[in-house]
Amino acid sequence: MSSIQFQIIDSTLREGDQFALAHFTLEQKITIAQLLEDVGIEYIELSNPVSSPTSLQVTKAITSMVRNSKVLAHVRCHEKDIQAAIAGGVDGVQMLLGVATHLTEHSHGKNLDQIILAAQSAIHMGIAAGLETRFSSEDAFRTDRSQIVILFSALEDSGVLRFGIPDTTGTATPHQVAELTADLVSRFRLPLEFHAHNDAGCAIANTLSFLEAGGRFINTSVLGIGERNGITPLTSMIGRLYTIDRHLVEKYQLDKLQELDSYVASCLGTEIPFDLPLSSPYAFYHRAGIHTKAVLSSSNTYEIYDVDAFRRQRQIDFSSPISGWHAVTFRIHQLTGRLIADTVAQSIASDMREVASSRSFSPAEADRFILEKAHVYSI
Ligand code: HCA
Ligand code: CU
Repeated sequence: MSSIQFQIIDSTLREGDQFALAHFTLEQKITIAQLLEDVGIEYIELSNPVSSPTSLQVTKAITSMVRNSKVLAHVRCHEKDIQAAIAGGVDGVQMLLGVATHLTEHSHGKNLDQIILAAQSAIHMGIAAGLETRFSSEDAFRTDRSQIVILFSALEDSGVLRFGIPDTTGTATPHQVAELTADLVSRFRLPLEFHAHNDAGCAIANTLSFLEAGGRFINTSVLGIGERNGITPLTSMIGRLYTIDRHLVEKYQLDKLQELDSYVASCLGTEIPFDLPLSSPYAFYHRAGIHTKAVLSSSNTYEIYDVDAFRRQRQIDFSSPISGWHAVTFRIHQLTGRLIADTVAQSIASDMREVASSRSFSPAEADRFILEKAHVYSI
């Protein structure tokens, strides 16, 4: 049994709203929140309620609808942001301010003492209003470690519930994440939260490193959408943990993830990306004859997820120049309920490979081709 313990803070409705193709309507946001709640995601993070003319209305609509997940507002350490979050009826606030030199110089312009004062007074406000309050040090992996330690030390007894260490630019390596996490876990008693951008393709690996090093709260978004090329994708991350120990994710409704992914993709007007682990439409697609034979005999030969647990469909390609006859047997059985003789399947597969070498088949054409051949060879 793994020692990992974690909760998910999904940020599709905050970080995800910053994605280039995201133009979610209020109804779509409500549906996304509902689907996240159905999956059993512990926290749903929303955009700052003062960030747009409609964001307070969105916050109110979602907090009045969501029952089982906690709803959080992402806010600056500003009084008006926290007031709006309170008015929006959220369970908690996700406060953010960075001490990295490039931020103190080019973003908010505050020095460390001013940052500590602003954070303390914002945290007090959140706590006084009964909100679950988190404080995050922006761009933690490009920040001088000593500054983070001074900042977190000054805030540790303020009543804040956890500290965030986002990899804002996706530059961290799994090793660096493990090292910083372990160091902060040993220094502070508060749990840590991690937010991994995917600029260097390490978001999932970094999030796993964080958990293995003792971190507790992780950020995700559906399909990984967010600024630039996004953050840790929800389904893929759940899949990553499932492959380590499926008990880690049994608290979630795994069979509802596909619906959530598809819904968000349809809102964005895109396909689910073909290379997204587990979410990909092709995650259970097998082509080469050697693979299809083995996977049909025992699925774990080439699959690390349980196709039924995630309510997905295994696809066996029987219409490519490299497909094998087991795939033909399987498909004809799927289509007709009949089991054909091996010799018949071998002849059909050979005909299929011959034709498929010079042109591709649509799925419907391929089905027709093997059914016709099965008919001919069986008479
Ligand atoms: C942002 C930055 C953020 C915040 C993460 C956090 C990041 O868009 O405001 O609150 O922990 O990547 O640093 O998304
Ligand atoms: Cu981010």
